[in-house]
Amino acid sequence: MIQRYVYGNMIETDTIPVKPEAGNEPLPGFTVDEKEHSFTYPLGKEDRIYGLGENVRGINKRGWIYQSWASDNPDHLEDAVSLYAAHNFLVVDGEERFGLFLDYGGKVTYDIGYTEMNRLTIRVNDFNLDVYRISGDSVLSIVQQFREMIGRSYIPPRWAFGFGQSRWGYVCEADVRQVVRKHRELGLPLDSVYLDIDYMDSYKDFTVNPERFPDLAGLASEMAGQGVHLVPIIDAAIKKEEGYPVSDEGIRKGYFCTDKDGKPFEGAVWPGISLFPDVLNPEARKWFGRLYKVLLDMGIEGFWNDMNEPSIFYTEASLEEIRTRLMDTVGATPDVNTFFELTGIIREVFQKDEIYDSIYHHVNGKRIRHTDVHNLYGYNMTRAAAEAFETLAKDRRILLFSRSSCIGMHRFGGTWMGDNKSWWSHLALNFRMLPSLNMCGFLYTGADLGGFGSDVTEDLLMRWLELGIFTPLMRNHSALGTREQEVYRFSDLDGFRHVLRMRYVLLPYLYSEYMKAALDNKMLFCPLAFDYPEDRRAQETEDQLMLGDSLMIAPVMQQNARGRMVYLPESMKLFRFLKDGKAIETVLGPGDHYVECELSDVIFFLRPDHLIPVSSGGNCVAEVDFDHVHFLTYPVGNEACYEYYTDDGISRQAAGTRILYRMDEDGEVKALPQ
Ligand code: MIG
Repeated sequence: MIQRYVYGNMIETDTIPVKPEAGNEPLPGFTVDEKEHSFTYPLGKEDRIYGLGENVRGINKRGWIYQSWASDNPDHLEDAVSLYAAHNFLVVDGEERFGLFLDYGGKVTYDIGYTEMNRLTIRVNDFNLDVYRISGDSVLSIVQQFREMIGRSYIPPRWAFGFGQSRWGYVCEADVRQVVRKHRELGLPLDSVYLDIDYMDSYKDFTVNPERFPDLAGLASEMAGQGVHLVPIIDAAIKKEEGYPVSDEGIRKGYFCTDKDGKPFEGAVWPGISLFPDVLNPEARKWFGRLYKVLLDMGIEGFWNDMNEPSIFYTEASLEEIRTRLMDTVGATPDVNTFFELTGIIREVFQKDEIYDSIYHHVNGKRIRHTDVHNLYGYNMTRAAAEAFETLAKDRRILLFSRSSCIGMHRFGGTWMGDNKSWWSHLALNFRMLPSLNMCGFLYTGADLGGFGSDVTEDLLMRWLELGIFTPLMRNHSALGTREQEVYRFSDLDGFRHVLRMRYVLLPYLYSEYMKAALDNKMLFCPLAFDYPEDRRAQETEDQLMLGDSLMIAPVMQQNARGRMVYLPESMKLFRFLKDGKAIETVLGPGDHYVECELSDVIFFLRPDHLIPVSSGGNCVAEVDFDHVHFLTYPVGNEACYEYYTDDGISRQAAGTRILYRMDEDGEVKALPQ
């Protein structure tokens, strides 16, 4: 059951395709304070709070304060309150059980037992919003109803489930060729190579550097011949430059965001002083989306949208403020306070909210303050591209994912988890983000495997890939200046090859489960608490996840560990795949187990009377045989079925077939006639 509550007059977000009628009753359980712009709910001792998408801390979000305010925050520390996304959906699970969604584009604060341990306070910047309360008899049913309401999640082409190699710093065609050559020579599977801002001409979107990438179309087709897709980045900001058609045309047509005087707003990002496409304006959105055509025409079939919080390094005014404040310290008697003030000035001014206060959008004849719709920017940039692809690439799916997002964007693209670091704690953090993102509709997601910032170690990369083989987006990405982290830079090539190959072995299951999750509005990664709601230990387990119908994953996320403790809520079969080709199957009873997992081992768990369709692998997705699968099984004496979804992996309709495989009491598996 979904109930809608209206407060004031919201600015349309286009998040919910068909809105339910609003009632007049008060929001049950909450104290609503219109003056304080707040909603307060007393938390029971046992209440758990799930959701809020991409955020720091646990799967159970209780005990911290979070803010929906899309931020280019490269420090994903435990005390961060916002990252790139703003996902306003949570579920309270305890004495009462319900979901809450705030349809709102401005800043929201969720004080979840921070100020007072037993109080949830949600505060919005401006009291014009719709709130949806969803009730149901399980968390899963609440999530499913919510997902049905917000519309079907994005479906990428099947090749986007292959392994992708990326780095900020592939600066020329030769760098790309080297990655592909190394992978192919060494038998390391690969489906895509990502192009970071280095491919552009002076960081200008929709241009290609003529010296370093003289023939991108040629390179794309050469790579296609090797089963590899090139995936270029697109940044939100457009370099302001006379003679650059995107800048000129956008100014002429009024397609950029404006400042308080109505002139195009200027802020600096990678290209220097830049303009910001007013993607909330339907006409400008259409225009911006069509610009991707120039790359589609070169044979490009995938994009990642970056810097679309939007990230703004500085403006003329903020630079001036820094200068003046620095000047003010000249001549002052130097003391410790001046020193700390000096070191703080730049940090305070960088990306501060005041910059956003000075930006305006123009939507259907109305002028809108950016601050009131800030969280919708990345969503609409990605929507611009996706809507354009509906006509530019009518017959096929295009890979598209974005750094910033809010709910609604899940229909148009996926999201990656942004600038994590090569830290063990971030491996665990990114793991915990998976179910929260799924709740908010984001199924196509993954982290920068190996970590983006700071230097990776071989064991961290291996362990991260052992998680990455399960995440829909499986991409190794790292920052300029960090240690090179392509798998072939390290010594245990057999180990890396084995781990990457396991991804392709598991693909029939992973793709089938992804598609069913998208088409049926279901979770792909599920906390144990959702599947075993009565089990106290399951409720507290945050380092294991259910993946689809049959699987549980429990990757090793601790350095120097050769195994880990795993909690089984029911009996399961442990599969342990070794790099020498051996596969060990062990049936384990419910409870705690120490499970061995050497550095390059791939482990996972299969539920009783469940099946996992697998292939014999391939060097790229196109080589995987999705039509002749075999099964990993754990029969315990009952008849069991697996619904296997398969399609051509590329058409938009995603009208595939669902084949029912039945396992009899003895573990024999047969397809049922359709
Ligand atoms: O300010 O394009 O999150 O993946 O490599 C950094 C360079 C800009 C941030 C993205 C990252 C990308 C990087 N970008």
